[in-house]
Amino acid sequence: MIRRLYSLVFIRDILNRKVLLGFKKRGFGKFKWNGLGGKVHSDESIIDGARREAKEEACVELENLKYVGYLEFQFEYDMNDIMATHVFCADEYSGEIAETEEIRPQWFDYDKVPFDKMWKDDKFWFHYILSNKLFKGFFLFQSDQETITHYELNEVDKLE
Ligand code: 6U4
Repeated sequence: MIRRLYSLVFIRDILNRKVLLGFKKRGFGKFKWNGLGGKVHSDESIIDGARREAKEEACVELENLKYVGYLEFQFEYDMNDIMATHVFCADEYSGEIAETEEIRPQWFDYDKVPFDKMWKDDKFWFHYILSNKLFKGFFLFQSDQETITHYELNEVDKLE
């Protein structure tokens, strides 16, 4: 089994109860709204990978990232591969949020998160993002990338 490392970052505006999502214009998860993030490179830490992706995808610089969740995604078309996704939140940023070739960023009210246009697992764990809880999960998808065959999800006290 190969576990490939990925980052996934949600920027929150706590005061106004908004979360920043990015509309993916190309590649894996194309035409879905999601956090910022992507593959962690072999020469960087996971948190540095998260910072790099936020900058590359939406032009924002993040200092204080909080590690909030660990999710494993597996797809039936390749059962040897697991996307080991480390989820972070950031409550401040610098720079001006901007659209890039890969991502169109947009703020969403906490109660208007577009779950019908996101990965199907997101509606299971997104409340943890909005309520500051730590979580761990596993989701197995059919090859269509739309149907969840099996999942496990838990709130946890700490993440290693
Ligand atoms: P390229 O296009 O090779 O530069 P890169 O931006 O490095 O890609 P990408 O976009 O393939 O990586 O990373 C996938 C992103 O999608 C990661 O942030 C993890 C996230 N992701 C994958 N499956 C997901 C799922 N089921 N639910 C979810 N996020 C998922 O919420």
